[in-house]
Amino acid sequence: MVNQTVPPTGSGPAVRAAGQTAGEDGRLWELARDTLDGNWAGGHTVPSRTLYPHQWSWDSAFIAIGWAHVRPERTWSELTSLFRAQWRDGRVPHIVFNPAVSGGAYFPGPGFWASETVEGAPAVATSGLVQPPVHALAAWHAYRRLPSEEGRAALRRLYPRLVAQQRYLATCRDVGGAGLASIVHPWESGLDNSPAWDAPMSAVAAEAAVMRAYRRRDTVHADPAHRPTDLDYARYVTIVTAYRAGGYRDDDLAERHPFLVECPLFNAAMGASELALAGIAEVVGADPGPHRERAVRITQAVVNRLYDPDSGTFHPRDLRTGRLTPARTVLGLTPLILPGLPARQVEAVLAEARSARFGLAARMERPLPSHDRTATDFEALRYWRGPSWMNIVWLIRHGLLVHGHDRLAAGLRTSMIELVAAAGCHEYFHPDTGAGLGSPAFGWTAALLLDVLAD
Ligand code: 2M8
Repeated sequence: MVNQTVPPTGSGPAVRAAGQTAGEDGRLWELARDTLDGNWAGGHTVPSRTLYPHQWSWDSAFIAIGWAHVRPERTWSELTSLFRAQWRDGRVPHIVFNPAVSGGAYFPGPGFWASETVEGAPAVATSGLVQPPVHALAAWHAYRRLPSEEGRAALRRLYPRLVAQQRYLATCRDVGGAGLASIVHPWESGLDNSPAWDAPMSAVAAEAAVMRAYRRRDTVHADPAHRPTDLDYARYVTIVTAYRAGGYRDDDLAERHPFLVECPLFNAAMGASELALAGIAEVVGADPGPHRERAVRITQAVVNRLYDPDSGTFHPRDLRTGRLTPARTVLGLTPLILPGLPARQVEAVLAEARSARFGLAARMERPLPSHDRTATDFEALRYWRGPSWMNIVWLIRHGLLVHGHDRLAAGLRTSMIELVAAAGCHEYFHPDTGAGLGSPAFGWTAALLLDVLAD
């Protein structure tokens, strides 16, 4: 294999402002590349060798962006291997199980999901859920970083699959009938344990004792105090069991499914991916028009359904109650990735982001948290309930750039670089001290660091 690593040619202004040197940039570049290399499993990259030993859907999208900077051919292997596991209905499973890894290495493993019993599932074992559709966005971003004939050929192969992914979400998952996709499990949000899900999760009837029948693996590798509780897991298992019992079908979900939510990030990703598909369509000789139209409609629906003028931010809508969930989490800021977001909402979200709740600034005093740091249920150590995550920071930085807020975007870039410089490529970071938390040597942290270093 030819080593195609190209170190960044110079440190950007934000890096210099942080007092770092081009040498420090080079060290971080190598750390990130080596982390990705260490997680490469031949054809795809694991998020973490310990906690997450299979292929995860949105992790692979972010990781594909990082590979574009160091081993571009792996960008396309990463996405191709994921989409090879796409179901016939278009869904892209949130986990693709590696048959070479023991079934007991992760809970819930392939035996729990039983995808092989479902008509239309692929030959390889997968979960039956999805994750935020950031894949077209990632494919387009990676391609524009390094346009090549190999990239064009990969886009031609991926385009119909990306379109099918979006079509599945826009049709089968439009449970609310307003043009937004519903998630059927907190795991589909990617922010599994966010306080955003506390209200809808509390309505899921389950007892912690459900977990006596299972063996959690996450608490073997991570501090149990940082992970979801057994009661959370009992509810996670209960929701999957209900979905699995219906063969993972999506008809009549409103009548029978215990968790149905329209998430701002998930739907903003779906809208931004339509715009990315418009770009990809132009490259592969397809019609970009319908993608642009869909992006406009999704943006309008996100504003109409998920923006709360009283709080001045976006919230998930719980379809079981019809109400917006009350927590002010970082999910509320993510519609910034929609270029067509009206100026009024952009201003409101910026005010929310700059408030003491999130502390966004051109010079960040602390990392961007995943939850309102002034809230009573803010937890600095428990995953998705406070800590800072690189993929979310990357998305919000991307949104700030989309809307021309370059100085604030530079603040996030510096913050990302400083976090890894001090703590390494951890899964997430303490929102006050920046200490590394969760799994060390984490895939998307390394990948997205490469992307911001390359700017
Ligand atoms: C976390 O989720 C998995 C379940 O999918 C878990 O906790 O076991 C989340 O952080 C999710 O966003 C991420 O994709 C996954 C793998 O990194 O881990």
